[in-house]
Amino acid sequence: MFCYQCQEAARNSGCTKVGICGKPADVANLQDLLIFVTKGISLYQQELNQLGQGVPEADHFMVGSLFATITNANFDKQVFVNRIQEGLALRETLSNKLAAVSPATSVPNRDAAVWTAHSLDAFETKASTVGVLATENEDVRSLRELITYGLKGLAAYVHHAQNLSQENQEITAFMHRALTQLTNDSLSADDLVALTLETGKFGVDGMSLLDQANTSAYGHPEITSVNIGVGTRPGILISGHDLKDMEELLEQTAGTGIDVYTHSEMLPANYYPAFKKYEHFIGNYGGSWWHQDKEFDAFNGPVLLTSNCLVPPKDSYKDRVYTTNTAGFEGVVHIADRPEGGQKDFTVLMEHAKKCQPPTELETGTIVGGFAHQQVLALADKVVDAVKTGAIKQFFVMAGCDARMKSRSYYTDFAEALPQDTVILTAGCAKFRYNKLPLGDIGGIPRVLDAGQCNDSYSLAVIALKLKEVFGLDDINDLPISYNIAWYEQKAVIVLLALLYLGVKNIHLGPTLPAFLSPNVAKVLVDNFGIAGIQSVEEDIQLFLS
Ligand code: FS2
Ligand code: SF4
Repeated sequence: MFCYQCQEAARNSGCTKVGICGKPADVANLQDLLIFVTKGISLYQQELNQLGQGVPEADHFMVGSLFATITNANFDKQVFVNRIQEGLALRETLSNKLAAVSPATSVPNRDAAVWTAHSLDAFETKASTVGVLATENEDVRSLRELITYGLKGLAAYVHHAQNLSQENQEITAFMHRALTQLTNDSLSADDLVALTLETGKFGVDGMSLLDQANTSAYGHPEITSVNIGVGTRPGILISGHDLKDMEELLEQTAGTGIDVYTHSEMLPANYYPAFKKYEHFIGNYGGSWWHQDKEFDAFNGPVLLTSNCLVPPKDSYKDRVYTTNTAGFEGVVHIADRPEGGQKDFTVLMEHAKKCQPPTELETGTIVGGFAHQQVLALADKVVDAVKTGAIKQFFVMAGCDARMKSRSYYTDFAEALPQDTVILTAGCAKFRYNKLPLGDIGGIPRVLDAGQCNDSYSLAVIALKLKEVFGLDDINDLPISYNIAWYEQKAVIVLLALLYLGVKNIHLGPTLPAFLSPNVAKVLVDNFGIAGIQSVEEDIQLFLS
C-alpha cells in the first residue's frame, strides 16, 4: 500500500504498512483498484455524455466509489471487492451501449478501459500496480493526486445532495472528464494545473448544490443554542454529514421514548428549522470525530455513522456501531439504502437503544452556532457597522477539520490569543478546537461564528463575496479577512481548491502542508496563491495582524 491522501500520513510522507487511520493494506490497495476501475467507467461515460447518452447509474457509481475511498469512510474489504465487480460489469454495459449508439466512436486506448478479472487474487495483483506510485514523475503524480482528492471531496458533497434528490449533470460530467484526463499520460503539468483550478470551480458548484439541497429541504440554519448535556432516556447518537438520514432517524424515533443526539460533524443539524420540532432531539454529545473511542463508550446507546469520520471501533462498543451510505466496517451492521420513494429502516437501532442505559453526562451547558450565509446576511447591517466603527478589526476563517495530532492544540491557542476585536468564521469539525471557549461577543455578535459542516465553507465564501460588494471592493483579498485553515481529509482539499478558484490568496494551511504536494507543486501554490504553512501562534498572530 501507499497512501498519502490525509494530513496524518505516516511521517508526513505516506502510510505503507497500515494506515495511521487504521486502514489495512489490502483495503488500501483495493481502494486504489476501485479508483482505477472507476476511471474506466468514466472513459465510456465521457463519450456517452458527449452523445447525450450518459447513463445515470454511471454517475452514481462514480460518486459513490470516490466517496467510499475518502479517509475514515469505509474499512470493509468485501465492500470494495463487490464494488470492483459491480464496476467491471457496469463498464461492460456502458461499452455495449456506446457500440450500439455510435459504432464509430471508440474510447481512448487506456488500460482502465479494458482490464478485467474475476478473482480476488487477480484483483489484488492488479491493485498493487495501479496505486499512487504508478505515476513515476513526482510532479505529475502530485497534481494527479491533488485533483483526485479534490474529486473525492466533491463526490462526498454530490452524494449527500443526491440523497436529497438534487443532481447536477454538469458537475458529474466534469468529474468523469477529469477522471478520464488522469489516465492521459500526454497531459503537461500546466494542463494539470488548469484542471486543478477547474476542479475548484466545480467544488464551488458542488457545495452550492448541497447548500441548496439542505436548505430547500430543511430551511436555512439559524442562530441556535445547542444543549451539550444529556437527558434521562436511552439515546441514539448520529454522526457524519447526511441530513436525509438525520431526518428519517428523527421521524422514526419520534414518540418511541428514545432520544437523538448529534456527534461531531452532525452538530449543525441542530441549526436547521425543520429539525427543531422534535422534542426528543436533545442536542450534541461530545466533540470531534477522533474522540469517539471514549465518547461512544460513554454514550451507552447505538451510534449511526452516515459518512466519515469513523475510527475503527473498540470491542467495548463495536456492537453498538451502525453504518450507512458509503461508511462501513467489517463486522458492523450496515443499514441498507432507502428503497425508491421509501425510507431507510432504523428499527434495528431503535430496538437496540431500548435495551441501553441513557448516555453518561460528559458536560453541561450550550454552544452557539447557525451562522450560515442567510443568517449572517440577516445581520449584515450590524456586522458592517461593527467593521466601520472599528469594533471588528479582522475576521479569521478557521474552517476545516480536526484530527488527533498534538500539534493541533495550535488552533485552540491561536483562537485564545486572537485580540478581542477579531471574529472567527468557522465550519467543519475544526471548530471543536475552540467552540467551547468563553471567547465572548462584540456588541452581541459572537466571536466564533459557526456556519456548519465542512461543506458549509460555501457559506463563508458567500459571506465574503457579500462583504466585498457592500464595501465596494474589487478584490476579495482587500477584505479584512485572513485564512488560517486546518485540514485533514479530502473534503478540505476541495474546499481549498474552491477558495483558490474564487481568487482567495494567502491561505495558511496546517498543521502541516499536504504530503502529496511535491516541492515543485508546492512552489506553484506558493508563488501563484501565497499558500503558506503555520508557525508558532505568536509569530502567526503578528504576521496576520501586521
Ligand atoms: Fe471532520 Fe471527518 Fe467534515 Fe471531514 S468529521 S475530518 O469528515 O469532512 O470535516
Ligand atoms: Fe494514512 Fe491518511 Fe491514507 Fe489513512 S487516509 S492510510 S492515515 S494517509
